[in-house]
Amino acid sequence: MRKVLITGASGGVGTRLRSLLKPVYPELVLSDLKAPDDLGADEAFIAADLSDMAQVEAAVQGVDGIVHLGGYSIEGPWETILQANIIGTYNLFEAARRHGVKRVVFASSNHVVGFYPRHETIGVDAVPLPDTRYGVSKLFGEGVASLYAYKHGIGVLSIRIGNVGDAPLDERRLAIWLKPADLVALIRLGLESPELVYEVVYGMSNNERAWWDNALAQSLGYRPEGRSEAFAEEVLAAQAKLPKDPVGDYFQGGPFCTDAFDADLERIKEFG
Ligand code: 15L
Repeated sequence: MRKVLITGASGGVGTRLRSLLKPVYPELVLSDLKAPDDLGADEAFIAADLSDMAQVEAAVQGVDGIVHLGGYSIEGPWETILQANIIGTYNLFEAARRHGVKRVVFASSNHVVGFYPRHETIGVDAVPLPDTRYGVSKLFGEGVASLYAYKHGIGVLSIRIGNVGDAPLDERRLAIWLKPADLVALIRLGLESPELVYEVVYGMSNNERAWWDNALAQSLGYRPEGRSEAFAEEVLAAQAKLPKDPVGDYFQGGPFCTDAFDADLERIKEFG
């Protein structure tokens, strides 16, 4: 695995991964709508709009593996999600097939299962309960990923990423925090595990307050080094000053669940 393409390379997660993956994959190729402002002279960049198949094909040509972070990374209008995440992800996998790419790591999201309550621990086999159009698009992406794995033999790892950052930002993120170095470890498992056909894992560090069972990632060899509990005191003190959110504080997806929510919360708590 020498030549690896990162889509969405100019975004928040992509920016962190550029420097962390460069020493691992010597021929890293970056792609996004626009080049990162700080693109180095030693970095290869190719502009591509994911909704344009010809541009996606030009970006994937000749690469061994792809880390697909590209698309719209939060809730957005349907047309935006449709173009960037639905059509974009389909184009990415179809272009990978046409050009013989061996491996793809798909950046899925915790928002595929956002409507599970926080008191429930779920594995990757839980019935998806997406919390947004964005979450639905990531579920679609997991579907396309498994289709191309089983039907066309591309090895794929879908990572339901929690929240990537130097530290967990709030109480919810104490459960789902993902240290960038741990994301790199998961990506390497996706690109390099010899026996991988298709798997889904949760993208979280070693978090004591986790509400996901990540046994499958462990069985692939994942040993996260980040521990969110080290930040808990500070995070919980800050959280105590924030206004309460009956919907977002109940569900795993947090504010993504609150957005446009007009169902009967009590009924869901009782029967959901
Ligand atoms: C995501 O899927 C988003 O891409 C990211 O921006 C965060 O909002 C994250 O989820 C989260 O749940 O914190």
